[in-house]
Amino acid sequence: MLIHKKYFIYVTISLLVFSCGAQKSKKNHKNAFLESKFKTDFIFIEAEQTLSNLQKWLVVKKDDKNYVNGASGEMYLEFMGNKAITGKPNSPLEYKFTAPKSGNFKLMLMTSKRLEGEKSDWCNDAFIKLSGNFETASKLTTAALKKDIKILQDGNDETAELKWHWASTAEKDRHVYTDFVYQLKKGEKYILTLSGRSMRFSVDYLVLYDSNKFSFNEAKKLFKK
Ligand SMILES: [Ca+2]
Ligand SMILES: [Ca+2]
Repeated sequence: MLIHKKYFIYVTISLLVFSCGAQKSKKNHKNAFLESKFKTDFIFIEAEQTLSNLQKWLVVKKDDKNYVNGASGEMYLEFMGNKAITGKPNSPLEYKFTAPKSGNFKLMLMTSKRLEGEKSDWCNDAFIKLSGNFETASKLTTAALKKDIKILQDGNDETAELKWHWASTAEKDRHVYTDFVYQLKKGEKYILTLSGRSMRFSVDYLVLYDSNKFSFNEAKKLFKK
C-alpha cells in the first residue's frame, strides 16, 4: 500500500513538473512536437520575448493595422528607426540562451518587410552578433561573428512584402553572401543581439538549429510556422 502511495505521489509530481515546463516553452503543437522529438537539436526564441528595452522596435499584434498574418505567438517586432534603405546598428535586443548540446548551430530569423512603395531590397535587413564561448563554423571569422553583421532576407529583392520569409544570409562585405553558423558548447551561456538596420523590417522568431542534423531545406520547412 505504502509503495503504491509513494508511486502515486511520484507520478503526480512528475506530471506536474512536466506540464509546467511544457506550458512555459511550448507555445503551440508544432513546438511541442519539435521539442519532444528534437529537444537538444534547436533553440527557438520569439523575437518579442526579449527583456531588452525595445527603443525603436514596435510590438505588432493581431488586429493591429499593419499586422502580417501567420506570426508565431500572433505577435512580432517591427523596426521603426533609421531609414527604409539602411542605417547603423540601432536599438539592440538581447536574447540569452544556453547551448543544449555541443555542435554547429545555424541561425535563421522569420522575417517580413513592409515597403510602402519603396524598392524591393529595402526594409529587408537587420544586424546580428553573438557573444560567448564559441568558434566560427561559417566562412566568417569568430571575431567577425562577435561584431554586428548585416543579416538579410534570403532571396533579397525577390521576396514578396507583407509575407513571412527566412533571413539567414550574412553580408559582412558588400555582395559577399555567407551565413551565421556557430560551434556552440553544451551548457555554455550565449547572448545573441539583434539590432535594427532598415526601417519597417519585422522579426517574428529566431531559430538556431543543428546544421549537422538537418539540411538547410529540411530546417526551413521544419521550423516554418
Ligand atoms: Ca536591404
Ligand atoms: Ca512572434
